Amino acid sequence: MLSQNMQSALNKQINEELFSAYVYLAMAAESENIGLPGFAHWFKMQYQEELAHADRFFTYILDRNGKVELDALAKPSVDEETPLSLFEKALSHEQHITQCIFKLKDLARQETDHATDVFLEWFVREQIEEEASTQTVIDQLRLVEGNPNGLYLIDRELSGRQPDAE
Ligand code: OFO
Repeated sequence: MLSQNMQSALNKQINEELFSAYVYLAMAAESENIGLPGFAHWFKMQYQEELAHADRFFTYILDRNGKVELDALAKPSVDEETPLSLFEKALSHEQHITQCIFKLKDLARQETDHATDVFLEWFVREQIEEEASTQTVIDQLRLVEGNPNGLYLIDRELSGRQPDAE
């Protein structure tokens, strides 16, 4: 059985994950507007991953006989971006999510809630991967800065992103 405190923290994380999805959806739209369909595809895939993350928390709360409470979503602040600023924002967003996961893990340990502690392991590993893949694109964008051919090639590469194997 989840404590009230843990239940509310997990519900808050559903909102964080859905907000992440919303951020990436806004980034996909912005990429299309800039004329970068490969970027748009990459962000759309990320949007779908975030929906799946929210669903993991949703299912977990219900599996533990808890109550799901859905809150309102904030408006994503994505506007007038450059290819680099999109990925820099994505990285700083992921760093924020990593901190949220670590706080949840701290709470699970404080409460000796072993089930939640184990459940969160998947997210700890996922955050390492998400920060790394976002940082890789930032590094590539910095390398080709001011070179439209380089940007074109990165866009082509991003268009090939496949769904992650779970
Ligand atoms: Fe981007 O990992 Fe969930 O939020």
